[in-house]
Amino acid sequence: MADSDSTPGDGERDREPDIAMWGASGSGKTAFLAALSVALNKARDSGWRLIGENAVSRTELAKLRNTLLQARTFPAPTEALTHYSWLILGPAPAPRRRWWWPWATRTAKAPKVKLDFLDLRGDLFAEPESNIDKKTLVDSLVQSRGLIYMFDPDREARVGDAFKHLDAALHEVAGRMLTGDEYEDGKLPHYIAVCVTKFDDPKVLRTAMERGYTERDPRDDLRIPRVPEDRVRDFFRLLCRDAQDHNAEMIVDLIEAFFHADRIRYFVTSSVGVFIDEDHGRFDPDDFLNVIDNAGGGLTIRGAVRPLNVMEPVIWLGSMIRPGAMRSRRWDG
Ligand SMILES: Nc1nc2c(ncn2[C@@H]2O[C@H](COP(=O)(O)OP(=O)(O)OP(=O)(O)O)[C@@H](O)[C@H]2O)c(=O)[nH]1
Ligand SMILES: [Mg+2]
Repeated sequence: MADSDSTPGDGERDREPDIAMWGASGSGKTAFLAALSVALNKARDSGWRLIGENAVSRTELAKLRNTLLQARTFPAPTEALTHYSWLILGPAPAPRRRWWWPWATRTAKAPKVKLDFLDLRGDLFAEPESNIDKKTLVDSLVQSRGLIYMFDPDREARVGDAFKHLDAALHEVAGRMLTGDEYEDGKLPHYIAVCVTKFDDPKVLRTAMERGYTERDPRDDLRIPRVPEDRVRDFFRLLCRDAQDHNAEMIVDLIEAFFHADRIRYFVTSSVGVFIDEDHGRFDPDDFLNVIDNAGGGLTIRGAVRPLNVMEPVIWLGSMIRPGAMRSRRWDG
């Protein structure tokens, strides 16, 4: 996805990102970005929209969305560092009248959150030596105030390198931020959304269901199982315990050692969501696979794309790092 926005040294890259994202290779970062625009589009009734701030970002946004919705597959693995400048625009509150001047109305401002995402290939921290992309990633983690950390339970069960990546990244960031006097409490200042990705994957969803971590929301017509907010951290811990690498168990401790407890939030996400048979009309525990192998050796998204918990972490981060911008609506995810 190389483009003029992503070439080293251009002006875009010098801007501070509000939200930076990282996670191991193949953990679902680019798919998450693609799903973000679908998710916000689906939530159109709520009035929230995602728009590209410049022509390149708009083109990339459309490209990512079309990959999921038209090509019905996943974006290709990221090769070149790509910079997306997006804006989330919320609904403008109703015009207000001032009691002392009732004949004039004051137009209230629509909430607006700037999302500057750097999308990089996830294997950067697998490489011991420093390189320009790795430096750019660490710079973006240092400069942003909202972080999205992607944890792929399936990869962790097979490859088991999340701890190594996280540990390496956090130590680099801490080395840059915590050695001076600015953050005397010894914690990083960021808000962090820890996202367990690919919840739709049977290995993940079945684990959640079988171990009693899910419940159905009676207000959800599709009855899709969800992990309630207060159990997500425990579910994340469980996935870490089940991982290939025994160090993974320490991931939660590592995160909690580096960030303030009240600035960490765990989410269980899926970029494509589960398959729902239109005739059946609700979640079927025996038939929810939404990603299937195609004849060409790739993957096809079988049914509708219904992202789960994709806009929630972003809106949460937006409301935490720019509280004023989100004042007109409460978004707790
Ligand atoms: N079932 C399922 N699979 C997913 C989901 N998101 C991503 N995947 C799978 O994971 C693969 C990698 O996803 P990407 O979004 O490219 O991951 P990435 O973190 O951007 O990877 P790099 O760019 O290589 O670092 C995809 O090609 C899909 O096969 C999801 O929500 N559900
Ligand atoms: Mg990618």
